[in-house]
Amino acid sequence: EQLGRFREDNPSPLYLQLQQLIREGIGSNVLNQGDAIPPERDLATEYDVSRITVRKAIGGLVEEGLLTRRRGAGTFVAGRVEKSFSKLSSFTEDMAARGRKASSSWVSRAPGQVNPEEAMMLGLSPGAPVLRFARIRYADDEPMALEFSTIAGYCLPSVDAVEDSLYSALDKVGNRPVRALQRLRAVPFGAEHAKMLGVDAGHAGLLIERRAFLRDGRPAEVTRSYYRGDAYDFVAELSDI
Ligand code: 16G
Repeated sequence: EQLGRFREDNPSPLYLQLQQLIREGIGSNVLNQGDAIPPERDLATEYDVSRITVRKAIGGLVEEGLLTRRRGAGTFVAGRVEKSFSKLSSFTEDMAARGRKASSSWVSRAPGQVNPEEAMMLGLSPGAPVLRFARIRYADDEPMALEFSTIAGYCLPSVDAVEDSLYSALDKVGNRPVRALQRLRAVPFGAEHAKMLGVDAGHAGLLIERRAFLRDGRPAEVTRSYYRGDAYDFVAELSDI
């Protein structure tokens, strides 16, 4: 099987189109975890584009974590899910970028009042209204993470505003966060969480706590995400310019 072809009269830049074909290839299992991406010059010949275009396409997917480079060996479809630690993205977007379908099952969702800990973390006044969401997140039906989110009440009209993606619901009402602080910690899964994720108790997990803020600086979310340690790599590009 082969990667798809460029669609005629597609106006978007060629490197983006090539990225899309590679994403589709991964999504449809033409390319699988660990598979090598054809060499730059082969792709350039096959798609009749410059090597610069190919390099740009592949470089972008490496940065996203969908592909990974191994020195001297080539470029491969990343095994575990690699997630950028510098991009403010949602679970749904992270999965879509990998050609995987995100879904959730609800554990609970309810309006409430901020508790003292959340109030501290978000800088909300005592008693401020919030919405709470707990859910299991799946990639193509494989459980990946547990998420417990508390959203400031002024961000969403009600808990029912969220169908599958919290960030798309926030976006719809103009309240998508633009800035966040994250903290990461290793945690062994307790029996209850392990069961929800289909792993053994004591399995290695990554707890990521995100505090996210709106453009005007008001707090929007505090979310605790428990990711399966065997399924995720968090990657960050560091610079010292
Ligand atoms: C990610 C975020 C989480 C956010 C969620 C929204 C991390 C560590 N956490 O899981 O804070 O609430 O995405 O995803 O990345 P959604 O729009 O798919 O519901």
